[in-house]
Amino acid sequence: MKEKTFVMIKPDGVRRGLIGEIIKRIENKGYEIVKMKMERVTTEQAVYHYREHRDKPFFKELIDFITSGPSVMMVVEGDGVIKGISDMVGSTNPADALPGTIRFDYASSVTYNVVHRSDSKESAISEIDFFF
Ligand code: FUP
Repeated sequence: MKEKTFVMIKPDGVRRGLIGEIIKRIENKGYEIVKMKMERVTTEQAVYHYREHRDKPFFKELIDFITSGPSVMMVVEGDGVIKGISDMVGSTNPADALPGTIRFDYASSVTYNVVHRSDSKESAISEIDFFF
């Protein structure tokens, strides 16, 4: 079934010149990028987006990082794209990510992990609505 997910190439991915590499993986898989923009996430947006982590010790570092430069935001469409992109991105902690996933191949730490993707149908709908 066709569905949509939200994907963001985070500031570390943009700074390291990985936009093309990540878009290539998404397109090679056959998914369609139906919306895309490059924009710096504001502090207000970041605090809302990561609200479930607001009491965690890493929250400030996470907000500082995600607002540190422009990100590339996309809406990606395809059959089973929410799970498909999650599998392609890999585990949050790159130490646990499988070889061939974006985070195994490129993430330098659990915070600097290159890409955000929606983790469920509900978060895909709300993140697309929030960022587009
Ligand atoms: P994910 O859905 O894979 O992006 O991961 P989570 O929603 O669990 O975490 C959100 C962000 O918090 C991740 F991008 C990484 C960051 N994080 C840290 O910076 N430190 C931690 O110890 C755990 C998560």
